[in-house]
Amino acid sequence: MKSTKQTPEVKAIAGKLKRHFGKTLENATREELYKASAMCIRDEVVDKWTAANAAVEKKGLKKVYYMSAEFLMGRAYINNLVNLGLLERYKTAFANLGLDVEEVASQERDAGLGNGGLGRLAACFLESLATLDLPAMGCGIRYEYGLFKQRIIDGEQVEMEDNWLEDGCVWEIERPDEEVEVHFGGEIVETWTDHKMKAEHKNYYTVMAVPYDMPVVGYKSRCPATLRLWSARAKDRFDLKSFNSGDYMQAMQEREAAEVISKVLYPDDSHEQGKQLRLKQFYFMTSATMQNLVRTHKERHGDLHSLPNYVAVQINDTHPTLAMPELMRILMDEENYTWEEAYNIVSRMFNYTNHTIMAEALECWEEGMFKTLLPRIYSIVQELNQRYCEKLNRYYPGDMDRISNMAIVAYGQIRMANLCVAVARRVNGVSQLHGAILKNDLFADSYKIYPQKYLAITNGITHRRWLAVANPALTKLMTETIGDGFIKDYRQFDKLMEYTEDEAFLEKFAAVKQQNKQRLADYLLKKQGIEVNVNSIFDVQAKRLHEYKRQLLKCLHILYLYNSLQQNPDAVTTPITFFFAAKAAPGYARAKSIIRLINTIGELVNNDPATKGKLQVVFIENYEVSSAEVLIPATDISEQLSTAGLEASGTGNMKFMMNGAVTIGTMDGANVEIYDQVGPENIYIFGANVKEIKTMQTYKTYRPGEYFEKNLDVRAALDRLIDGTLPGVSAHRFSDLYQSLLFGDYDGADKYFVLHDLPSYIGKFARAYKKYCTDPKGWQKMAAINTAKSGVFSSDRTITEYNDKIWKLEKLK
Ligand code: HBZ
Repeated sequence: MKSTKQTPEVKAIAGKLKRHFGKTLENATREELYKASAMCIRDEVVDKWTAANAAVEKKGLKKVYYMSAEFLMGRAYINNLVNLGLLERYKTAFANLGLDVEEVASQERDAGLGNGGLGRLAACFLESLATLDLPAMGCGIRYEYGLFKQRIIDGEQVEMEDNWLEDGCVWEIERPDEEVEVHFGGEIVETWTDHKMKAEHKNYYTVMAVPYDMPVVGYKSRCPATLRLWSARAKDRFDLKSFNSGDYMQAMQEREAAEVISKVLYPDDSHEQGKQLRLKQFYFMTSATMQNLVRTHKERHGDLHSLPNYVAVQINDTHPTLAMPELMRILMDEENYTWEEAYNIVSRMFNYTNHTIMAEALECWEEGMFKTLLPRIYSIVQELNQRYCEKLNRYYPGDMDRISNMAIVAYGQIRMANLCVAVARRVNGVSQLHGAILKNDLFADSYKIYPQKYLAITNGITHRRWLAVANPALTKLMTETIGDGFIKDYRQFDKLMEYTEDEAFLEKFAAVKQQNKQRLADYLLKKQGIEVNVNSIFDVQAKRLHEYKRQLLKCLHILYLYNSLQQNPDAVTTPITFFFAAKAAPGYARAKSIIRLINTIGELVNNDPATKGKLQVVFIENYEVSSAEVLIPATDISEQLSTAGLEASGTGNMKFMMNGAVTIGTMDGANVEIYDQVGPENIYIFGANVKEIKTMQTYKTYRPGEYFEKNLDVRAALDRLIDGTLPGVSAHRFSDLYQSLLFGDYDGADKYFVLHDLPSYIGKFARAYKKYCTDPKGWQKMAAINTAKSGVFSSDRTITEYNDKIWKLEKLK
């Protein structure tokens, strides 16, 4: 370590090292330096945070509670520095110590408390809320283990635990004084006095919920948001009585049973698992949040009738749905409100965001299990259902099919989405297309009754993290070109449009991309020992592994190119590197097979003399927020291949666009809006649109076999799956995937229309490839237009819309 220049930051870090670790700048480890400096940053954050919380309380400002089972936060260190305007000072401080601030920051573990888009959206929203000075609290579960770490061993996904709290988390603060009891099981005893029913819950068991708060700082703003995560704890952590009587195991078991609730995040993206533990998790977090909210409101305002004036709740998909009956329970059973009073409050406070229309992801609970675990909530849900069905019967008299489709409880199932739609004040989709599908399809019957409930608010991403933090080189170039106003004000991205014909600017833009490709190459060499050619095209498909996202389509395309190169060595001139990054739900066998297939194709094309050096397939292990931050800025082509109508929005598509990648995609989710922004000449659209897919579904006209018969390229690519030419696997290894493409699961056709869209994809990719190879200037212009037009996909725009249309919060001034 160099001799140190004592900047104030260096002094502060040295102070923390001494007090917390008994170390000096000279003998501290990397990790201690990370922790000590993070503590210094935390002090700055906490000053701001406590001042803001006091001001919000004093002014009596309305607050949004953003409830979500997932918050995919990633790392906080650099983000906090950027948002506090302290990055340069810490860079200097560490430079004085002979260190790189990025290197120190990389000691932090990702907070991976989410699966994918839904969880990352929640994280982006908190940052935008803070930047816009809108009072907000994110509420969720403090999972001890986040989403599994993925390793690839012999081409297969292997899951490892993510013990992210192992070394402690600098950013969180435990709040034991705000712990609450959550009750499960037991039975309800009803007594009647003066025509009023009183429900008493008896013989329940208790789990304690302890909140941990994490401040989320905004960019140059006053009002950090709070992320409040609940941790489960046994009521008597150590039951001395049972210990003394020798029943130590019993005491330990009870403790385990309680604490298992916040043990682990379900690694489950769009594939519902009707697990009891999952239901416990959701009730645990909603009950704790509602009790806390009521307690806070009573302390400040006394009367709970005014709750909706001070609180708006947003439910991130159906996982937190039980917050609604839980608040009804508290108001009726603990505060003596009538049903009507309680319902009136609840139905004005809650709003629901839907994130998927996939049938298997629409949450249902088996009635018997629900009743046993949550008897009082069950009776409230029954009553909600009965009243709702009576209402429905007035709109659709005697139409029992329709009514049972819309009912909250039917066929022995309790359906969360129907409960949300019945009770919430607003229901929103996450892109314009998705919003329309909710109105016209999924919730069409409800929409006819309550058209004013429904709206569409297109998702967004925080451009602080996804540009300023992830892509410092492009941020610098943009700042030099249009000033730094765009970091606070997304509308200023558009100023870049003026430069998209400017050769000098485009050259610099290209140089930034090259630098980011080199950064990714270095990262991969270090992490996975893989060498990539930075002079190849970087083509990236990074997202959860799911059949509807169609990683298989991309696989077939690579096999097509491989086949072409066998015949014609000139079919590929500029080399292409295909990057995949994806985790598969551990129980989703077909998704795991697709990972194996990707790696097998990699083995084939990376080693065959006919393709080596021209095509390379790279599987990036353990895709998470911090690897996305390196991958996305290095991307030339963004692959957004979902079957039209199935990707609610997508947010990766926005991140790639903002970082100057050109999209090849279907007219699905927010791709449609990217198309609207950049125009047809700056995006490659392929495949069937929603209407065409619908027609094929309605008339059952899709016959994958025809593509196989008539299109020799399609057939040759598909045949590779089963003809025994794939290395390292038996000829049967992928026959299930082969079957799924040709015959699907039912109706005799693949419900994701892969073969239908493949020829169109092959054609569009060839056009993109030709453009990249023959008109590099033209390509750079397209890329720059993508960045310039991406401002509207900032989550600042999204949050402004939620606030104007739903929450109506006042900013902290
Ligand atoms: O939410 C995603 C959508 O697939 C994506 O299109 C959208 O951009 C994003 C943010 O709105 N959905 C998810 O990430 N996850 C789920 O939808 C989900 C559903 C049920 C579960 C777990 C996750 O049990």
